[in-house]
Amino acid sequence: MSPSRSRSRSKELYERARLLIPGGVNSPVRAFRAVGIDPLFLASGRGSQVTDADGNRYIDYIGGWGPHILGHSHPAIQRAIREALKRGTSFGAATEAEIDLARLICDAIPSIEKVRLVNSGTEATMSAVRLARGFTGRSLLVKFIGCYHGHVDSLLVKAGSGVTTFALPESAGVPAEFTGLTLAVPFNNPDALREVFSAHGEKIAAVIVEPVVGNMGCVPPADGFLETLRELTSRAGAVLILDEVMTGFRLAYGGVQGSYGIRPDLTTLGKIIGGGLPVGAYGGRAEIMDTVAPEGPVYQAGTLSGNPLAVAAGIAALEELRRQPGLYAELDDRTEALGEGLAESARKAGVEVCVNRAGSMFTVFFTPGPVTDFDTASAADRDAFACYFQAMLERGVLLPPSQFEAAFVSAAHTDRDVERTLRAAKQAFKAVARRRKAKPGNRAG
Ligand code: KE4
Repeated sequence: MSPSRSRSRSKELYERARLLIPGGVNSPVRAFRAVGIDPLFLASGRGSQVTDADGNRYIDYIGGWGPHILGHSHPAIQRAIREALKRGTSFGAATEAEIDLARLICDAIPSIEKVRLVNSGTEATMSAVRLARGFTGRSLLVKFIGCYHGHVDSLLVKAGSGVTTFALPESAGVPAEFTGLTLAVPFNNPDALREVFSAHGEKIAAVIVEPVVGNMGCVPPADGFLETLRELTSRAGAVLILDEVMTGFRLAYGGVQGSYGIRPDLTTLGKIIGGGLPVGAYGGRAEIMDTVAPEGPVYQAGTLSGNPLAVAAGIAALEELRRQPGLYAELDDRTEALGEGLAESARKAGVEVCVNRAGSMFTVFFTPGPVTDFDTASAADRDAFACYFQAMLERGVLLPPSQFEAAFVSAAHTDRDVERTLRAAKQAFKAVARRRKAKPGNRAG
């Protein structure tokens, strides 16, 4: 086994950060709490690799949580940012480049006839929900248990006692009144969906869903599920919002909606469309989008929306993806090979896992599976995942630090990266097996 990597600089930075920043991080998952070690502080990234503050290099599968489908520090994106920077950073006025990014998005996703740029995925989903309520004049919202749409009050909910009972706050600071208009139903459960619509249909303003879930770990939709959702929302006059913040331009050039033949009313985007800089977007049917201020009565605004540097990075990213149509098939093939290799390696070590994959997103669940919703995902052994994560980290592979996240393969990942990852995984699964022998009862599920 490779000598243990020093992480003393990360530790020193973490101690300093905690004095000034809650948990020492600017987003909770970065604290590595779910994997039982202090967080890494990263210093740089290039291609498929990142380097931490101690100079340790890793094959990176966090990918910035999705934006870096082309790999870190892509030359075309860096060049675009440098060129835009020469002209200033932001003006608080419209710029031509915002039209160019809007054009790229609308050309790539036919259901988006008009689009508004914002600064994050959360802003996109928050705005899309407000817009759906303003357009329909209705109040109720339906989301799926285990799906995450950013830290929007009305979406930070956990299921009520039954599928037709209203959701409960999942975070402190969210009053019950705010979640009393949200219904949370199990993903991939068409019967529960039908029950909600038969009980509340004409009062439902919108349903929001990750068409391929990344936020309970990777969970694709069951055959026919999205079609049922489209049929029920159309019949009830409810707005269907596909949250493609993660899947947008990740699984195909455009939305994953095209692959499933679903035409939503609104789509939310983020991550890849900013090329690693802060960009979110929401868009869809023109008659709905024309309800947004200043065109209509639904208010939404943002000082840095359409920021020239972020827009330049997003344009460069999408133009690079459009220039390489074969890239998605290559990503599929490489991620399939990786997923199959991981499953085989776990089997040989006697560790039961379920590997879910969609395009270049994947998750190794430490449970036999199948994993089709939040309940089956929650059966996964978190302790085993933490052991696997740490063993992979020691061997130069950085995974998302949570069992309930998707890992991402980029166009910069090579076959050699896959080989090295599988070599590390062989030892990591053995470490999990040894840990289980040592602590047989320890299967936190
Ligand atoms: P942001 O506000 O973090 O840009 O986007 C929120 C969001 C909305 N919709 C989907 C489908 C998302 O995946 C996200 C954010 N994704 C997480 C990763 N699971 C961001 C990582 C983090 O919270 O630090």
